[in-house]
Amino acid sequence: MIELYYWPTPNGHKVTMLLEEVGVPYGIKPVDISAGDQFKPDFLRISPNNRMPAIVDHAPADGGAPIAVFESGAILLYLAEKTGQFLPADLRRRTTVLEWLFWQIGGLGPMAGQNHHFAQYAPEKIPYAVERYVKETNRLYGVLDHRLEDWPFIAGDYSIADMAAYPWIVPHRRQGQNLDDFPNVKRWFEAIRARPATIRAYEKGKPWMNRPAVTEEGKKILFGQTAASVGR
Ligand SMILES: N[C@@H](CCC(=O)N[C@@H](CS)C(=O)NCC(=O)O)C(=O)O
Repeated sequence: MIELYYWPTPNGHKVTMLLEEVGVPYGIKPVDISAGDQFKPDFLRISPNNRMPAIVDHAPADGGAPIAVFESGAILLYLAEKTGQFLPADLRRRTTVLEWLFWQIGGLGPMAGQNHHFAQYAPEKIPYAVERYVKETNRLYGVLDHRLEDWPFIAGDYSIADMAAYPWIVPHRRQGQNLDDFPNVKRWFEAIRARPATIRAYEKGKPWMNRPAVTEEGKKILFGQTAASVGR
């Protein structure tokens, strides 16, 4: 049984997409990031960066004590290795999956995240910041479109690299992007959206999606954090 610490945001959806694909039993522990659940001591022991998603695997492959994993890329990698799915064993294909997984973790995710922040959440609209991140998101969509010219999925077969990127393309409109400008991304996006596991994964988030992932109250918790927030 996998315990999944989750909230229905792009980083949360990545993990439910993989768990639904592989069919490993899991239970969701909601982490309401607008209510400050990410600062609860029990959660910080699992995820010291006060971010979800995180998992606890109660039946690790070595038969030992439960293993906790934070950071969505590390979680995808851990679960792909545990199940032997969506990460090829072949050296070259595996390296490609990892390159694009890290591309999402270090590029698409943070840049689109800043795009969301300055375009939607910042109390004042700073045109330079909005334009900077809309443009950088646009560049990254261009990189992905180019990659998908010759491949059905990012690394050939459907893999954890696609599951990492897809949830960050879902909000393309609010990122100021038009999928018609990126025909290969559009084709890839539609193919992933239609997968039964993707549909099930997004359904999982529904019980908590009756209000914005970031509420007005939540902004105070989310956007003023310092070392003091984690007790330093
Ligand atoms: N690099 C992290 C990012 C995770 C992340 O930013 N999670 C956000 C929600 S999408 C969160 O938990 N925010 C809580 C907070 O900022 O305190 C990952 O990929 O897991």
